[in-house]
Amino acid sequence: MSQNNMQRDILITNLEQELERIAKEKFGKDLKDCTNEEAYVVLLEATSLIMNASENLAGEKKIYYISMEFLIGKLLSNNLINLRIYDKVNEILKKNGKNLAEIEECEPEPSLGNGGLGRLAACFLDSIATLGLAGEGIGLNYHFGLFRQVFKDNLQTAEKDAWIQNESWLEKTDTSFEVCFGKKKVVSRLYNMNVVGYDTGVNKLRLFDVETVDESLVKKGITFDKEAIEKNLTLFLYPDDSDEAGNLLRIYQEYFLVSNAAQLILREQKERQYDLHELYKHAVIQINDTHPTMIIPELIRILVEDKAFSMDDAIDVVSKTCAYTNHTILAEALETWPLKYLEKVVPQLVPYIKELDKRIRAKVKDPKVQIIDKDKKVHMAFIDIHYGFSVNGVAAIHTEILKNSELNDFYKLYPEKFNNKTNGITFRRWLLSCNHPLADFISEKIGDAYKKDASKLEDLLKFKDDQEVLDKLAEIKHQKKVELVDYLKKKENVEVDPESIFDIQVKRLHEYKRQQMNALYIIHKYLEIKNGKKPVRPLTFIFGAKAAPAYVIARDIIHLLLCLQEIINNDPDVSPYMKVIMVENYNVSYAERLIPACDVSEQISLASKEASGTGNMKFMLNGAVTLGTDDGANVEIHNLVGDDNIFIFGISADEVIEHYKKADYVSKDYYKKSKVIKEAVDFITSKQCLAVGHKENLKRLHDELLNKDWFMTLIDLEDYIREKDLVFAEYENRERWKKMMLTNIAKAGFFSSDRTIEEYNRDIWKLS
Ligand code: 26V
Repeated sequence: MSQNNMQRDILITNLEQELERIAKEKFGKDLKDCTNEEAYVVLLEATSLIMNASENLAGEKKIYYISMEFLIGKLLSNNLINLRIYDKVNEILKKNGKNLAEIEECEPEPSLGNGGLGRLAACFLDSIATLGLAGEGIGLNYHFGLFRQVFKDNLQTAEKDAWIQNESWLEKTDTSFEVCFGKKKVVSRLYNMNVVGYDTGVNKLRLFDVETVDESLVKKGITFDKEAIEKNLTLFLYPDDSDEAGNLLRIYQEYFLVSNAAQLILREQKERQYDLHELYKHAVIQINDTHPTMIIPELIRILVEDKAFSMDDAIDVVSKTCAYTNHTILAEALETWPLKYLEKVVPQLVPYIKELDKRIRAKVKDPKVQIIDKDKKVHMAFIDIHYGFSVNGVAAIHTEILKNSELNDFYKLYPEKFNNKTNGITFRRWLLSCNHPLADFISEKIGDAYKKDASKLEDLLKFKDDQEVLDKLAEIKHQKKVELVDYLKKKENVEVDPESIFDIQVKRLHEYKRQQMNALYIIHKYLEIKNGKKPVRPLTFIFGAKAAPAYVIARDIIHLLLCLQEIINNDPDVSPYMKVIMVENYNVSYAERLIPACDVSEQISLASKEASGTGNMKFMLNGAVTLGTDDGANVEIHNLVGDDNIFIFGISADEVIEHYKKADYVSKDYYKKSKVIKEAVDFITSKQCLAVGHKENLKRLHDELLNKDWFMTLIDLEDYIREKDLVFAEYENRERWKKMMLTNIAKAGFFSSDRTIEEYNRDIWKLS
C-alpha cells in the first residue's frame, strides 16, 4: 500500500477503538448499546475519517466529469468494500451484537439521477478512483432526488424524497461562487463527497448548492413555485419539463452547474500556476449528454472577458479540452432550447452562442448542422460536436447508428472525432456488495484477482463441466431468491414461491423499452392458464419502473401493470401458477436486491432505440440469462456468450430504421392478422380490467397500441411470446441452464466500468 495511505492504515488498525470512541463521543454509550440508527452514524463518521486520511489522487492532468446526475445510491457498504474493511467492520459489529445489513437499512438513498445516465456517472467515478486517476465529478446537490413513487388506486403518485440528514456523506466547504443570470445574482456553496477507489486513494464528487434554497416551497407531492429561482434552483432533480416555467428552471440549473464548474476548474488552474493557453494539457472535461453543454460557451466567455484571450484562442483551447458523450438517439430527448429562453436566463452567453453558430455557417452550408436553426432553436448537441474534440456513443451498435444515420452529417464533417465507448458497471457495487455469496464463491474458485482485473472472470469457464461448481451457482441463486421473497413479503405484502422462475424487467418506464410488450405476454399467459394450459413451473413476473410525471402513456402502462397484478394475484385459478409484482419506488437499493435473484433478464427494447443499457450487464454478472432484442449492449453480450447462452428475438435495428424511413408500420395490421395479439390487446379494455382500473387510462393505452404504437410493440409480439415460452421450457433443462449461468458470469468481465474508463483514458482523456 502506498506511503500516502499510512494515516489511513493507522486508523484501520485501531478501528475497533475508533468506533467505540465515536460512539462515546456522539451518543455517550458503548457501540453495543447503540441503536442501528446510531451505529450507522458511528460508521459514517469512522469511514469519513478514514477516507479523509487517505491519499488524494493527483496528477498533471485531471478529468472533470460534468453531469446533471450522479445516481450514487447508498454509500456505506461500498465505501467499506473499497477501503477493504468490510469484513473487519462486520466482525466488530457482530461482536457487539449488531448486523451490518440491518444498519445499512438506516442509510437514506441519494436518488440524484433518473436512471442509466446518472448511474453510469456514479460507476465511472468509482472506476476513475480505482484506476488511480485524478478526477472529479461535478454536479448539483438536489435537496430532493428523483420523486418517491407511491401507488394509490393502481396509479403512480409522486412524493418528494428528502435524503439529506444532519449526518451525511456531504462535507460543506468554504468554496462559494457568484453565478449571474443576466442581472440576477445567486451565490453557490460547494459540498464535497469522497469517492474512494478500490484499494487506492480518494477523489471528490463536487456538488453545488444554493444556500437560499427553501424546502418549504414544496406544497403537495412534488409541486412548487417554479419562478423563485434563488429558492428553488437546487430543490429538485429534473423539474417537470412539460411547461415553459419547467424548461426555464432546467436551463437555470444547467447554467448554474456549468458556471460553478468553470469557476472551479479555472481557480484550480490558477492555484497550480498553469498557463490557461494550455488548459487542455491539465484538464479534460467530459460532457455527460447535452445537459452541461453550456460549459463550452461559458469557458469561452470567461477566457475572452476576464482573461484577455482572443476569440480564436479561447475557442481553440476550449475545443481541445471538451469531449461529449451521447446517450440517446431519441430525437425528443436531444435538447434544443429556444433562443429566447436562453436570452431570458443567460443573456451573457447568447452572443457567444451566436458567434459559434456564425463560424459554422461561414464554413458549412448544410442547414442540418447549424447550431441555431431557422426556428431560432439552439441545438445543444451540435455545439458539443462542432466545438468538442471527441464524440462518443455508449455501445458499438449505438455509435454505428450515430455515425451512419442520426449524426451522419456530422460524421462526414469530423470522422476523426467519433468513437465508441461501450458502457460498463462497477463490479464493487454490482457483485461484491450486492451478492456476497457469489463474490466469495468466485474468489474461492479463481482467487481474488478478478476484483482488480475483471477479465479474469473467464477463468470460471474451466468449471463449466464441474457439477459441484454448477450446483453451487444454482444454490447461491436460490439463496438470493429466498432473500428476495422475504423482502417482497415485508415490502409489498406478496407471497412468492422461490421455486418459481423469476423473470424481471426493471428500468425507467418508457414506450421504447416496451414494458407494455411484457404486459401483453402476461395477459396471454393468464388467458392460457384460464383455458387450462398450465406452465410446468410457476412464473413470477417482477417489474420496477418510475414514469416521468408528465409522461401520460408511461403512467398508463404502470396502471395496466398494477391492474394485472390485482387481477392475477387474486385469481385462485391462476395465482398458484403465476404472479405479477410491480415493486413500489424502484431505486438503486431495490436493484441491489432484485438483480442477484433474477433468472431471466428482460432487455426487450425496440432494436436501435436503447443506446446501451447497463441493467443488462448487472443481471448477466449475477448469473441471469438475457431475453432480449439485438439492441444496445445486448449485441455485445450476444457476441460474447454466443447464441447458446442468450435468447434473442425481434426485428433488427436495420429493419426498424427502414420502417421509420418508409413510414410503413401499421400496428392495426398486426392486430387484425393475429388472434393471439388481438386477444391480448383487447384484454386491456375488458370488463375484468375495467373492474379494477380506470377507463380513461386503459382506453388511452389501448388506442395508442392500435393506432400509433410508435415503438412497434405488435411487430415483435408473436416472436417474443415464442421466444419467452422457449426460455421457460429451457429453464427445466436445469443442467444446461446452470451452464448458461456460469457462461454469463464468466463473460461479464468485459462490462466492468474499469475497462470502459481505461478506454476513455487511452483514447480521449490521456491522463498519465
Ligand atoms: C430522456 C428523455 C427525456 C424526454 C422524453 C424522452 C426521453 C427519453 C430518453 C431520455 C434518456 C436520456 C439519456 C439517457 O438516460 N440515456 C441512457 O443512458 C444510459 C447510459 O449511457 C444508457 O445505458 C441507456 O441506454 C440510455 O437510455
